Parts: sequence; C-alpha cells; structure tokens
Amino acid sequence: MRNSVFSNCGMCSVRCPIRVEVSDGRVTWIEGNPHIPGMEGSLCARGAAGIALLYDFERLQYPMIRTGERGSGQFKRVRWDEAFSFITEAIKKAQSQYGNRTVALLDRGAGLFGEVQRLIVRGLGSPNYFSHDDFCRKNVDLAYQSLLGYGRPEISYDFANTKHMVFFGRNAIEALGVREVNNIVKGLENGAELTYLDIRASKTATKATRYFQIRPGTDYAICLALINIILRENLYDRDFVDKFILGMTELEEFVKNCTPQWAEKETGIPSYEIVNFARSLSAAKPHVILYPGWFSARYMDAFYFARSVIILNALLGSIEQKGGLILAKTPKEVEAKGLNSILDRIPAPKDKRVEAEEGKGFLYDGAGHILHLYRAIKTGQPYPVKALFVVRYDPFAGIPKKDIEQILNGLDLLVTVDVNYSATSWYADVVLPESTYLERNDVIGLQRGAKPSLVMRRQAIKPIYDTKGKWEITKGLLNAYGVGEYIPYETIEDLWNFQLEDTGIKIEDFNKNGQVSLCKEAKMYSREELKFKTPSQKIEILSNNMAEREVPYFFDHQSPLQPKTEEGEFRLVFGRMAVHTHVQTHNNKYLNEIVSENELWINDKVSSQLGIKNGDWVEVSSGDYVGKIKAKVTPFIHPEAVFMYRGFENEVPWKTRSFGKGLNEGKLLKGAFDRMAHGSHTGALFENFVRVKKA
Ligand SMILES: Nc1nc2c(c(=O)[nH]1)N[C@H]1C(S)=C(S)[C@@H](COP(=O)(O)OP(=O)(O)OC[C@H]3O[C@@H](n4cnc5c(=O)[nH]c(N)nc54)[C@H](O)[C@@H]3O)O[C@H]1N2
Ligand SMILES: Nc1nc2c(c(=O)[nH]1)N[C@H]1C(S)=C(S)[C@@H](COP(=O)(O)OP(=O)(O)OC[C@H]3O[C@@H](n4cnc5c(=O)[nH]c(N)nc54)[C@H](O)[C@@H]3O)O[C@H]1N2
Ligand code: SF4
Ligand SMILES: [Mo]
Repeated sequence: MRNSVFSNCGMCSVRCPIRVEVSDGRVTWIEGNPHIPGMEGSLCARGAAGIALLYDFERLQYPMIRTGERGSGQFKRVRWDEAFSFITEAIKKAQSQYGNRTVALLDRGAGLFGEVQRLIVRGLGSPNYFSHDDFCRKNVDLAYQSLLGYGRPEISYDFANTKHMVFFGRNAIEALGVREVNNIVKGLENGAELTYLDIRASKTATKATRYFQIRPGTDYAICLALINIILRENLYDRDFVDKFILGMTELEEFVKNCTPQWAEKETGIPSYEIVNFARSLSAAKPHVILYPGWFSARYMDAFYFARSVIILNALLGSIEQKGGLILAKTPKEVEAKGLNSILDRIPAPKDKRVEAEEGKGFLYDGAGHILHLYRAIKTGQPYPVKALFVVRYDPFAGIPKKDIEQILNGLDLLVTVDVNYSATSWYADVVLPESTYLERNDVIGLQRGAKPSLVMRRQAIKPIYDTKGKWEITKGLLNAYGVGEYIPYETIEDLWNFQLEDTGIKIEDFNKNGQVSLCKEAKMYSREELKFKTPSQKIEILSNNMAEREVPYFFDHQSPLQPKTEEGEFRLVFGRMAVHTHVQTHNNKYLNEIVSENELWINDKVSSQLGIKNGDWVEVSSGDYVGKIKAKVTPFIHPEAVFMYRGFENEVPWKTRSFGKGLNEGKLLKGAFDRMAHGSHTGALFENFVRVKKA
C-alpha cells in the first residue's frame, strides 16, 4: 500500500513543508510540498537525507539513566515511567532546597511547534525558559524589537520582487532555507542586484553582482558610513522618514564623522565604492532589502550593527513594502481567530527569570540569555539553577571542555530530549529519546507572515523504537510531577481539537496539503495605515524600551583588534555548509558520505610566510587546546582570519561514522562563553584568536 503524508521537514529549524511517500509502512520518498508556493517540490540535501535519520540504528532508541560517571558513556535502559519518576524525584529535591525557579529549560528554539517545550518549564513552576537564540539570531531580534516593536520572526523578506538585496555575511546559498533560496534566485532572475559582504568568498559571493571582501568585524563601520552618505546626499525616502522615524536629528549627529574615508580605513573597502553602493541602493529604493543576518552572535557590536542595518532599510523606505521587508500579521489583523494556547492554561510563575535579577544595561525577552543561565549554574548568582532540561539542542558540542565541566559541576540534574546521541546527552543524567519528525505528530503551529497560516506536522509512520513525541514526553513528565491536569488530552486529536476550538477550522482541513491559510490574500498596510508596535507606534531610533533598560541608543564603532598574522595569529571564523546542519547531521549515513571532514581556510599570502602549503596538516591552538586540521590555502579569504565549517570532530563513540573526523571549532573558543555583547548580552563567537602552525 502506498500513501502520501503532508508534513514538515525536521532536518533543520526551517521546517520546510514536505510530502512524504510511504509504501507498505516504509518511508520511501520525501520531497518539498508541491502545493506550497516557493517549495515547488524542491528539498535540500539534508531534507532528502531524512530517510537515513529515520532508519539509522545509531540514534537514540529508548530512555536511559546514567549509571557510570558523567561522561563515561555508561547508561542503563529504563522504561518511560521509570525515567519520569527519576526526574520528578530529583526536581522535587532540588526545588525543596532552592525553590521552583531552580529548574531551567534550554531549548533550541520555540519555532513553529515550540509551545510544548515551554509547557514543561512552566508546568514545573519555573519562569526559566531559555532558547539558543543568544548564539544565533538574538541581536537581530532585539534590534527589530527596539526599533519597530516587531521581533525577527515577524519580519519576512520579499526577495523575489526586490531590486537590490544586500547580505552582510548572510551566506544564504549555503546556510540555506529552501524557500528563501528559491526566492533569492527568482529575484536574481528578475534582474535584482545582490551586494555581498563577507571576509571570504562563500558560494553566495559567486552569485553576487558586487562582492566586498570586508575586514572581519567592521560591517558596523560600513553601515554607519552608508547612513552618513544617505543623509548627506539626501538619498533617503523623505516621505517614509517624515512619517515614521523618530530620532533623525540625533542619528545625523551620531554619524557625522563616519565618512566613507573613515570607513575605508576600517573595512578595507575603497571609499568611492562605498559612495557608489549608497547611491545604487537609493536608486533602487524602496524595493531594497538590507538583510541584517541570521546568525548574528559574532561580534561585540552585533546588536548595534543590526540596528544600523534596520535603520538603513527604514531610511530607504523598504519596510512594509513590495520587494522589501514585510511585517507579519496576527490572525486578528486578518480577521481570523488564532489557535488556543495550551500554555495559557498554566498559571505563570511569580518568580523572576535569571536575568531579570541582573540589573539594567542590557535588553532581554522571554527567551532569556544563555550566558546569564550558564553564569547562574556556574556561580549560583543571582540564584542557583540546579536542574536543567536541554531540548533539541546540543550546546556541549560547541564549547570548550572547561566550560562543560563548570556547567556540570553546578548541576544536580541534566536531562536531554533528543533524537540522536548528542554530545550533551553523553553527559546527561537522563536521556529521553524523541521520535523523529517522520514518526511523530506535533502541536499545530502558526506560520507567520503577510498571509498567516496554520501548519500541521503529521506522523508518516509509527515510531520504530521506544521513543515518544514531544507532547507525549511533556504530558508524561507533568503527570509524574502531579500536574497532569495541565495537559488533559489523551490523543493528539484531542489536543489539536482544543487548539482549533472556535477557529472554524477542522483537523480534516489539513488533509489537502498540510496547511490552512487564515486569509485569502497577503495583507499589506499602506503608509497611511501603517503603525509600528513600539510605544510611539513609530520607528524609534530613540527607543523607549532601551531607555527603560538603560541601554545607550548609539554605540561608537570600535576598531577590531589586529591579529599578529606574521606570528601565525588569526581571528577564528566559522560557518555552515550546505550538506550539513550544525552538528546533528555529521553522522547521517548519506550526508557523512558526501562530507565527513572540514579544512582550515587560510589566505595564500600569509600561509606562504608561515611555510604552509595547500593540503598540509596544521596545528590550531587556543589556550592549552591544540587541534589538527588540513589547510585549504586560498586567496579568497581575508588575511586576518582563518575559517572552518562547523560541527565536526564528534566525540561520542556511539556515532561511529563521524567519530573523531575533522576539527571542532567549539573547542577553540576559550573564554567566549563568558563574554557578553554590548547592549544585548548575547554571545560574540568571532572575537577569538587562534595560533596556526605547520604540524
Ligand atoms: N545548510 C545549512 N543551512 C543552515 C544551517 C545549517 O546548519 N546548515 N543553519 C541555519 C542557522 S541556525 C543559521 S543561524 C543560519 C546562519 O546563516 P549565515 O549567518 O548566513 O551562515 P554562516 O555560515 O554562519 O555564515 C557566516 C558567514 O559570515 C562570514 N563572516 C565572518 N565574519 C564576518 C564579518 O566580519 N563580516 C561579514 N560580512 N561576514 C563575516 C563567514 O565567512 C561566513 O561565510 O543558517 C541556517 N541555515
Ligand atoms: N561553537 C559553535 N557554537 C554555536 C554555533 C557555531 O557555529 N559554533 N552556532 C550557533 C547557532 S547559530 C546555532 S542555531 C546553534 C545550533 O546548535 P545546535 O542546535 O546544538 O545544533 P544542531 O546540530 O542542529 O543540534 C540540535 C540537536 O537537536 C537534535 N535534534 C534533531 N532533531 C530533533 C528532534 O526532532 N527532536 C529532538 N528532541 N532533538 C532533535 C540533534 O540530534 C542535536 O543534538 O549553535 C550555536 N552555537
Ligand atoms: S532547508 Fe533543508 S533541511 Fe532545512 S527544513 Fe528545508 S529541506 Fe529540511
Ligand atoms: Mo542559528
């Protein structure tokens, strides 16, 4: 028997709509959902390799409790009820000593189906929900919130209709989401320009109209210069600026010395190029997109950099504009009723989150700051966090051993919920195996955008091993803890029906293609109707929110430290590759066959001074850690930096295909997990220097 299931990919957090073919109970084919615009049947390599994850013997198969020392890899198989009671007992013990708030949950991210993870922590009476965003998109998110009152997930980019797109190290062609890439390509085919700035020529550079090899850590300087030129030469959209932007006088004053000549010294990009760039942006306005990036936890000034990019969009009038940035509409704004929230059924805890106890000078939101969480675990300040759940996230795969040890020393209980043998699971006290995305149902999610829709991830086949879906794990945990009434649903259909109550939408409505739109046409506001979600309903350069948290509105660009390259010192930079998702796919049978090791990109001129040739083994060191990797000598990287693709050198022997292959960039990040970026307290992962020498 053969049937088709519409669902969502789970091989990365983009969650592309997919069609899954099942023949005689086996998944035989996955493709992009042909009914969804932008997908048109396409899928990336990782999405296609979902079948290899499903049928992988080297993934989690049953719940486990640790029996040996942490890190010994000794576990015993247990029943689910045993695992839940063990966890409950440990949590009650910790809470009786330190209060309910001593429990925290660290989540890869809320995303489409993320409400469930929040239920665990709230159900256990703690406010301490954290997402991984601090090492990913948080600066962009906080910057959008400060200026527009909208968060990053509420902004979409109309690449297909733009005239000029600008990517600052946004390597969209490799670090990809399928729909986004398809739309970028459509835009290029329609004649759009692409200006790309990166310290190295990535695959995206090969598609660019204009590529600038920028000096690492200086994107903020070029943005300030662009603002300077746009204001000085009156290149902005006066109508938009007059209607919406508050703080123009202060902005003008702030950028007055940020001339193109000054920016040339900082960035290495000729001043006339910067001037021409500003003029070409203005010529294409308002159909321009300056993309403030996705992974933005790179440099100490990343929050202010993200603000400057959003300000540039505003000056060019590209917000809520065809071919520009588009604001998400709530169900109410499109005259529909949204999903009922399960979270709202659970009383909000009265305790304050960890960082809410940490005074002012930085922004935060409901997804917390990981670095504050780590500090609370390590030092007990502002209060002890003793029990940690880590869900769909593998933080220990990307940080130095010493940081792992300090975190473990502070914890009485570490529980992981994963599908794979993650590095973090290796050290956990209890490991809870989730069913893969092809074997489970998830709660219904809201896909935001100008045309919001509801999305359902459906089980294609029954779980192969003794694993559960996230909502079942949550229900089991809360039951064992004695608060089962928070999730009173016996089946996923009961839960979906609760979510859909009064929406006029039924479960069967998802049968056709897996999604239900909440309106017929995309909704866009005209400039007469447009209001922002800030207190003033305008774009607040002088942000009320920042004033309240005592965060300065402006921040001077600081020239980045110069490594002594002649002595083999470099800034360490890393990124994603098209065929892998971070760490999680390196052991995937298909993807591992395609790429199983990384190399170190190093500039050809510098490498010749150091006697390093293409293909040589080199030693890369940071503090007392030394790793080995092969050199890729190339003119296509800035001389101050070395680069590697991330996530290699898996240390968990359970995963035999990827064990020990390549080099892990995370081990080289000494001190990075104690460093907090200006204004946002996010990570700043590219502020590390390493030594490179021939091995
Ligand atoms: N295939 C694949 N796609 C993915 C992911 C994945 O794991 N695999 N992960 C997803 C996730 S979670 C994220 S956060 C996004 C990340 O999306 P991106 O941020 O686009 O991806 P990265 O690979 O981190 O890109 C980093 C680029 O920044 C450059 N860079 C370093 N320093 C500077 C600098 O000072 N200035 C400029 N202009 N560039 C600099 C690096 O050379 C590199 O090319 O990708 C998403 N998409
Ligand atoms: N050193 C270093 N640190 C980084 C980065 C870096 O480049 N280098 N990048 C930062 C960024 S931008 C990001 S987004 C993060 C990414 O870091 P991670 O989120 O840790 O990266 P992934 O490899 O995607 O791992 C996610 C975990 O989720 C598990 N998983 C996959 N599918 C499922 C599922 O369906 N259910 C459950 N329960 N688990 C699942 C995987 O097995 C894996 O253990 O790292 C951040 N930190
Ligand atoms: S971008 Fe690729 S891996 Fe990510 S959800 Fe889409 S198909 Fe899956
Ligand atoms: Mo990310």
